[in-house]
Amino acid sequence: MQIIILLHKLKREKRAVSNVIVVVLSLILVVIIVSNIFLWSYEMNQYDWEKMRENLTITNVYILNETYSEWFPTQQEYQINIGSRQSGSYIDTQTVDGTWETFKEEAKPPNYRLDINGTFLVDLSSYSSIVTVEIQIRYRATNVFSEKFYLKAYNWSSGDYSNNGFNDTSGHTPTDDWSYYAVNFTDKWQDYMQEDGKLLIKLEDEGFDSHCTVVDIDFFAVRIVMSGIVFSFKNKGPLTAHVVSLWMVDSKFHKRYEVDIYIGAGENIIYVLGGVKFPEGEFIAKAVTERGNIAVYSPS
Ligand SMILES: [Ca+2]
Ligand SMILES: [Ca+2]
Repeated sequence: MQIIILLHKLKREKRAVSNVIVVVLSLILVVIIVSNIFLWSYEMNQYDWEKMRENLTITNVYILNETYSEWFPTQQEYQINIGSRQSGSYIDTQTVDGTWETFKEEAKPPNYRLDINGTFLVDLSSYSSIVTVEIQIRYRATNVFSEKFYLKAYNWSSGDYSNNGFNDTSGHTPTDDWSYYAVNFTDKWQDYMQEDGKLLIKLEDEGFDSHCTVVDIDFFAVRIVMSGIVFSFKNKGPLTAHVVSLWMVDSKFHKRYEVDIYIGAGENIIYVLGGVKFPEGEFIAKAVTERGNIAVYSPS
């Protein structure tokens, strides 16, 4: 009798223990499932919240046929191949102001000659969509109308100074008052600029004359000419917006451009999309953010 009672008791306790185990395991399972659902919905809510709070607008889109970089003057003294320096220094040629550097022709039988060249370094890191590179000089000379002066650049592919492919190869006649002489490399600019932005540019006289000309240079520099489609963005939201693609849509084409533009909260930025086909007539521009929002602009 006692043995039977003991067996019953043992059985009961065993069942109780296994019940406890089942309950505990179930509880753990429930906790895992609930916490996962909670985390997942929290993440979803966070994502939705961010997507909803994003507030990016395109305030303007326009075509820029021609825009310019800053000027890059030389940062070192000119090399004089023929002639001499009379006064001033290269620093006087860095800005249009009341200071200049003076060079004088040297007798090179049977003519007076001048031949100087400068090294110019363009900072390419900030610029894209290059159309061409322009050289500009502001100078004056004595014995005006006796001869022309020429701007040439070192052609890295042919290995000599030339003006092949320049928009103007006819030279320039200086006057005794300041005047500008500007040329550009057209689409041949890559022949004249090294990949690091280095250019060697020469100013030389025409050659055949008997006057000893004195030349004052007030300004001598190069700049980049660019083109593209300009997007003005305004981020009115509290979060940084990351634009991952831009769309240009007109009656003839529907084109997507991959970009990587970050616009901080409250920031306005201008972005130049270069190397693209300009829309014809009416168009719609769109910007798609990483969070999946789309800003649309149509000029009207
Ligand atoms: Ca001469
Ligand atoms: Ca100057």
